[in-house]
Amino acid sequence: MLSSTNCLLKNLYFSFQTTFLKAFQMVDSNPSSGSPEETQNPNPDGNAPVESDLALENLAQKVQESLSLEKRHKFWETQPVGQFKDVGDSSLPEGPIELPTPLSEVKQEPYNLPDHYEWVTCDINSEETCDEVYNLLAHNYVEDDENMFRFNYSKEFLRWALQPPGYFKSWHIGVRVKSSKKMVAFITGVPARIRVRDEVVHMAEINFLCVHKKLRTKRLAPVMIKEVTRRVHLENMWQAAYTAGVVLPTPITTCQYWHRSLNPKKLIDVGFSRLGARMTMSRTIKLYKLPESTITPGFRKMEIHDVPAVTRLIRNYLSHFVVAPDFDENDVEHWLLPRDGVIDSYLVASPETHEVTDFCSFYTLPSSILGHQNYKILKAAYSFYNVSTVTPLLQLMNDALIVAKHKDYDVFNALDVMQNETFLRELKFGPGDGKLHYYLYNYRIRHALKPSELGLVLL
Ligand code: MYA
Repeated sequence: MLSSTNCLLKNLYFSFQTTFLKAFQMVDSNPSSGSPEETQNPNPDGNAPVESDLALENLAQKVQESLSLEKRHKFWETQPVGQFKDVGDSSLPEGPIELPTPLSEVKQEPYNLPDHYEWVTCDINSEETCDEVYNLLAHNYVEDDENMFRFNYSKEFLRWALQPPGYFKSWHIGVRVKSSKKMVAFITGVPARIRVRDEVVHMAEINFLCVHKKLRTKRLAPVMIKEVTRRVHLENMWQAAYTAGVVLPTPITTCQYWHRSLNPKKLIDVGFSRLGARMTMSRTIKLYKLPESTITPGFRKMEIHDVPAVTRLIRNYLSHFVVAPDFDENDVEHWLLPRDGVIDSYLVASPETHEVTDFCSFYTLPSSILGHQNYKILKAAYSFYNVSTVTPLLQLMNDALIVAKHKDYDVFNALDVMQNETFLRELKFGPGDGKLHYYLYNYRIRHALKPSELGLVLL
């Protein structure tokens, strides 16, 4: 077992936010939670107030109590998001918090930036711009708590993540220094149809918010967020989904990353994980060893002609979750068709009938290893969407691990969303030490969700 894993998340930057997170972890820690005996309801109805509500109410109360006025969320308090003070108030209706305004009333010109900075709409297909974005993120994006690792999204990944069907170039927003043209901040949105219970909502998925390390804590982030909001409004969309490692008002759910060592020696060498008590390196290597080839008959890479069958499979599966994307065939082709070094997808087709019965996928997100002599890059696979109807999910995911090991990934990560809890422990994933919070902008959910009620994975 991993005795400790450094979970590289969209992480903490403020000490007071650390306090929130700790408060949350305290109220959230249930000694029996996640034990192998405990099985999650895979098809939750999402209506009854549950543990996660109580945890969130506790969190909200603690946050309110612990903050002096000046430490409150000066920006987030002004935004149409669930506020901590409203947690537990079931008289508030679910759905949009603010109604759309007429498009003619949406501010037509960009928000003001501090002197010396200018907005730029990024053409991610331009090699030069993509290089600039890549470099900004590679040096300034999310790090783990101990600054040992930093996400290193590849250029091909960024192009994939930012150009789904119907994307808007105007939602790929950079900030440059006027004089030198150096890119110093970035934020993006992409359109998505996300179903919340019975309602399919046209939203923006916001990601890659990044401010250069030298420009931090100058309140540039709120300007970036307001500008992307304005540009989303201009396309007549009024809701958004996003994730962060920091606690903001107010998560719809809080998830945990789990890590499955594929290359335990390297993970231990670079400080990602530690040798367990009473474990030797050779016993650890043996513990995580996987078979040479996949086990399930009919397990193969997804191909373009599989798009209709995979779409049917995935739509049916995602309909069981409270919040999930509403994928059509174009979305499935974009998000799930394999791309080298970006997204891997496999399915099980019955050797007799060729019917597609099961599906699994993972995306590639390496991290830079900061300041290590021998290793520069940690190659990580992240579980994306998985569906099992005939092959047990455990067996399907074991095959996914075998493929990932074959492709030389060091670690396979998965959130405790959807039905993932049913395989994590048994397949020797260990819990990470960070949390990932999910948020909706301008859409209220009455009760916080359990991670297993969430059918959405953001990149
Ligand atoms: S999450 C990934 C975020 N990026 C990183 O963690 C990379 C490394 N860190 C940085 O680059 C900076 O620290 C960032 C903050 C840019 C994060 N989400 O400018 P400031 C609030 C939302 O002085 P800085 C991702 O990409 C903070 O609470 N808000 O701070 C999803 C405070 O507000 P308040 C955040 O450290 C992004 C204010 O910013 C986050 O220099 C979703 C301080 O600003 C965060 N991760 O810069 C964005 N971190 O006083 C929201 C801090 O109120 C989208 N803050 O507490 C909302 C939907 C918009 C579209 C709506 C359409 C309808």
